[in-house]
Amino acid sequence: MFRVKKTKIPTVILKDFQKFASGYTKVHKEPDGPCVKTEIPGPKSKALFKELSDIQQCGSVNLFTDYEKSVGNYIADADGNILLDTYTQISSLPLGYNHPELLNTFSNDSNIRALVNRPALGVFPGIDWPQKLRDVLLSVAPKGCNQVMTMMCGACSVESAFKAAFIWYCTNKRGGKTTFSDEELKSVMDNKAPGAPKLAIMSFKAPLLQGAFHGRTFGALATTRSKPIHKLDFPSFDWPCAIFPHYKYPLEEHKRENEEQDKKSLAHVCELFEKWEKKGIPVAGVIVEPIQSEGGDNHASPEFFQQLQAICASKCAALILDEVQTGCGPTGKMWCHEHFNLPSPPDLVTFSKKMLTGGYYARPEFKPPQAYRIFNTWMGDPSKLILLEQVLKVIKTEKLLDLVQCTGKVLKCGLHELECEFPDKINSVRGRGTFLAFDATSPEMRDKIMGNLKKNGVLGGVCGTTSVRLRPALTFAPKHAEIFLDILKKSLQQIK
Ligand code: PSZ
Repeated sequence: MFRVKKTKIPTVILKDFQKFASGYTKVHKEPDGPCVKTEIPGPKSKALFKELSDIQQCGSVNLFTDYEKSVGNYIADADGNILLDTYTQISSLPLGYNHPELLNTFSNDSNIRALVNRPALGVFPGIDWPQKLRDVLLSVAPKGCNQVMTMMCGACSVESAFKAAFIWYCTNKRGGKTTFSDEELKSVMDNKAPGAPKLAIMSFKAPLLQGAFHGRTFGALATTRSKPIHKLDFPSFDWPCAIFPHYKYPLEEHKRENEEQDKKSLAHVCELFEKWEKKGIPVAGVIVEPIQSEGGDNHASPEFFQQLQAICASKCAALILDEVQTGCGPTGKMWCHEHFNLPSPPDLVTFSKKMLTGGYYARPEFKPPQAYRIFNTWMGDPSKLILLEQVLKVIKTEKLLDLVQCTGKVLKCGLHELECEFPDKINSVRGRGTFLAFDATSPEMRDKIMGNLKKNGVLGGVCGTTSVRLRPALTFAPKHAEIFLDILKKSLQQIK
């Protein structure tokens, strides 16, 4: 059977981190490990669930959280249980709970004013706003993307990126002309062409698996291909959906088959471009996650993304990378697409989650020629940028991207050992940095693993139909990884 050699973690990184790790633990007063006192959900959680369900549909609630008692990588629930959090609010908590640098953020007047006087950013930006955008968001912009728009959440970032792509596409079709015909101005008010043109955004599904997730607003939802329940009863667009590569693991042992998967997917992309052109609904853009996340942590190679970019360029369509879940460091680089060595910058890159504010970066040609076209009342929130500024500072000063790489190696190596020890229960360990996943051998097996993890003190996340995913904070250290691996092992052993 395939055995994985233990990955050697560069001692420089380990040493460097261990120094900082002890200081970090002191500041945070993180517990030494999880502590489960009641069944989960316990009596207090059950009462809260009942209270909330009288007011709203709350079947999605996972855990009533005590945000006062949660600290660092540990989440506390209403019943006083403390769990190691490997899911971090659906991957949206960059530094764990109650990080001191963030708690201190609003202790000065000017930051409190930013919190209290929430501006309509598109029309009344504060006098410090251009500088803030440059200092914070542009300081980590993907190379070549010098434009940035802020938005409220992931879905509206995606939605707005689609609009930027359509505006760019139509302006190009008009030969750069920035005025509209009378017919366009009239027809658009009836939602008809040519003002409201027939155009499409292509997205990806995965064969036999769930596919892309780009959000739940109407445009974004039309490209979301994960679960039917997200889409049922909502009118949608006739937009094409290409098959995403479906890799076998370990990658080194399935090179040829996986390359075939890339080819098949790219051929399908080309075919759909042609097909939709013929239908009279040309594809103006392609949206893709660098790692298809909700759909099951489905990966594709750097070559796949390079070729996808070339195809989009040849069809004069925009390539939109959705980094809402992969962005801000969890793969060991600020942006996951930095792993792909793309020959030119992506056209648009959406972000949210760990970035604390939604938004997108874009190449300069994606700046709309007219004002008010990508716009809403708040367009983000300056107070979120103030928090993000602190987050980015901590990432830099505490070398958190190095830490992610280092912890990722410990985790991946441990997961490989477990998949060798329990081949009847888990397989297909994959991922970059701490953005890792593995598959259970069936959905029922996954339920058992998740149940045992929780009982044993780990809050985990799932994706796809059989995958377990890791989405810890960027502060998740080797010592947390070891606790996680021990508990996972125990949880697997408990399944008879
Ligand atoms: O069930 C849900 O609504 C979930 S569970 C995880 C997400 C949403 N992720 C959000 C997401 C994403 O992962 C990617 C790649 N793109 C866009 C989104 C949408 O972000 P939000 O949820 O902020 O609208």
